[in-house]
Amino acid sequence: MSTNQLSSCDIFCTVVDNYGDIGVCWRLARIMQREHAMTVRMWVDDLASFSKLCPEVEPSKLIQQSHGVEIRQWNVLFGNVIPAELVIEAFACELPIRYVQAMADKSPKPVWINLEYMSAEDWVDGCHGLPSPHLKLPLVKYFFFPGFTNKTGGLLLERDLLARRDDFQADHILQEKYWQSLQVPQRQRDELRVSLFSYENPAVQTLLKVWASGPHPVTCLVPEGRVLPQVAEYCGRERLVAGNFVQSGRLRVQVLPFVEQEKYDKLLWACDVNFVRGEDSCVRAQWAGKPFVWQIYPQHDGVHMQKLQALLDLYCRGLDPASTLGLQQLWMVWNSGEEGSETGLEQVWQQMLQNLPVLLQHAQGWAQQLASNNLALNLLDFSRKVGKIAPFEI
Ligand code: TRH
Repeated sequence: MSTNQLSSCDIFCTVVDNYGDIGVCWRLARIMQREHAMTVRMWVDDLASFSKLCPEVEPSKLIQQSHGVEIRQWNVLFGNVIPAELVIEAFACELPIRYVQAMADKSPKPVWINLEYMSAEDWVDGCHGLPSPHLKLPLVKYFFFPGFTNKTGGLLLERDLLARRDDFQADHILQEKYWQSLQVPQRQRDELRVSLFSYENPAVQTLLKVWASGPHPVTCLVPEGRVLPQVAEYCGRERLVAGNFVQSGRLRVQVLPFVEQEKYDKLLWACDVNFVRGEDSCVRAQWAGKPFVWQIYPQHDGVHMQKLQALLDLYCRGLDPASTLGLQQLWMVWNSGEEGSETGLEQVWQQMLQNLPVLLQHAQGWAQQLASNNLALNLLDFSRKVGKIAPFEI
């Protein structure tokens, strides 16, 4: 690049399954537009999934605007398009051949980034930022890894997120209004409020049983999604839909609609413990500064368990041994793919409850510590650097 400023950005996203890929891309697009004054265009192959995160998006429209971002339906037939200065291929989704050729024809060449999945594993430090020259064209693609150390790309964080979170968490009236907007009743005394965003999980029914017979009232808020049939079975219902609630012993299960990302953030901020899954909600739970339990996206070869352990190891640094052990055990049961025994899970959960004040403090410190490693800023710095030294620049 001849200039130090990047003013336009194309983000390509395929929706493999679930909402993680589009969730990350949508967040990144808005940050680039809002905080870095870039002209942002998103190319998305599944606008119906996108509209769940952003109801404003109309699945049938080929071109539309939302939140200052241009959203394009990414079709098989890809027309002639002038590439942006910064091109982000999310999660190796493979750009259209025609577009790649247009990148090669452009002068100066766009900076081409492959945005990878986040991981806390050691190898990420060594792979972040590596170049991959194109086999035939004068283009270089760079691997950009979100992560937790300063040698990685950091994590997506909106500039004002932690301040907004703090304001919300300090304001009981705001929280009350939030619960009302979801038709969730006021907190009872001693109640524990838990959000449960999860894949199918054999341990879910055992955990619900433990909560139903536990010492505190528990409100479990379940966003509509893949775990609902199992929750419905526990509740003795054929199916559950948003708005339904069931009381079982000391447990109240309430199903929430799938809401916009900002509203989901507030759920994480307002609950005492959050069960999250995949990638993006895991990161958001960390920004919430609340104790959380992560269900990692399962891979067939089982390598996800290493990834899970890597985050646990990093996250638990500086945490006392008892709280570490409790958290480790709960994360492992939750990801074991097994039902877990009621007594076993009860013990693990009791431990979690006992350690809750310590875990809360730890979670707040953790979020603060991560906040200086901002993905969008890192991405722009990196892009400016590699843009200047692009080996094929004339
Ligand atoms: O939906 P996911 O399971 O996505 C997964 C993972 O990202 C996984 O790593 C990836 O490989 C796979 O997709 C293809 O979980 P994730 O990543 O937490 O994404 C959910 C998104 O949905 C996130 O942006 C938060 C958002 N969300 C809402 O906006 N509203 C809601 O009500 C809920 C529950 C979630």
